[in-house]
Amino acid sequence: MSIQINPADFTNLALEAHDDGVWVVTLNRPTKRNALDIDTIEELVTFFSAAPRAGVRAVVLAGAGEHFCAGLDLIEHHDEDRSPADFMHVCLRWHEAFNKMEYGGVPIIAALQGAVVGGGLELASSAHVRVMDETTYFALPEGHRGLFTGGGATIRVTDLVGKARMIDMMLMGRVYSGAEAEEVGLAQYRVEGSSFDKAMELARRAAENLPLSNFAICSAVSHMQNMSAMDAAYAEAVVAGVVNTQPDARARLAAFADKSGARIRKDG
Ligand code: 1HE
Repeated sequence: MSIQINPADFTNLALEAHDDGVWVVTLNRPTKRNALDIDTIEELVTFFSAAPRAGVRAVVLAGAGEHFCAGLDLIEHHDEDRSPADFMHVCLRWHEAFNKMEYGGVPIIAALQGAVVGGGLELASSAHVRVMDETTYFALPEGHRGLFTGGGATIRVTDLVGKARMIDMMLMGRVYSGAEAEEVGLAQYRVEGSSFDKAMELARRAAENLPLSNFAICSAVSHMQNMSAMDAAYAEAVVAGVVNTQPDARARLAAFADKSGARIRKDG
């Protein structure tokens, strides 16, 4: 059932596969600050639809240049002069891409620098882990531009920062950076050096987990958030039934039993 991903088929994304199954997916329109045009969204749909069946064990999602992503391609949107139905369909393609990311079962670590704004924040919030550096800043400028979020921010950014902060970000164009951004939940890691290097380290660590465990972590948790507590508990039991009896886990359990397996210590 394995399928191939051919980096040569992609234009707006630069793809790089590493031996340990980590793939680096880079938004590659730095002269446009990696703004998301429709072609980029289609490439995200293609890559993240294939990744779970192509042996991809973890992804680092990065942006070329000084900014991670400037959000919706405002020039394309202006030039296309879209109808409401046209733009609804654009948004549905964004959701297709971002849902493939969040629910696909492959860990995605976003390496963030510079602007992570508008749709760029919607993209970043579809990753499972966000790493920021000292240049990273987050904002939702839609309100100021006469727009509204259409790529899932009302759900995912609200999940990260809470409803009150989300509304404040949209109304006031409030910009979060530094320790404050980390504290409100926009990133799980903040580094002084390169967010990319830290994201690679984290992706490599995640790629050492068994793929079925990662599939459950990076799919089931999100699905369960959409369920009632009763249904989520039931689904959790079913997923654990499958994951926790996987044959590949036996060696790891045996290593714990014979005391060769790593112990969990306070300092990691
Ligand atoms: C763009 C875009 C874009 C830059 N669409 N082309 N997003 C925004 O409101 C963010 C808009 N962008 C900016 O505020 C700034 O560009 C940045 C802070 C990201 C970067 O500033 P800077 O000084 O480095 O670059 P620049 O000079 O503003 O732009 C460089 C080029 O990138 C320029 O193109 P050029 O051909 O004139 O050189 C810009 O036009 C281009 N560029 N950002 C198109 N966003 C599903 S709904 C989602 C709703 C949204 O995402 S709203 C968008 C929010």
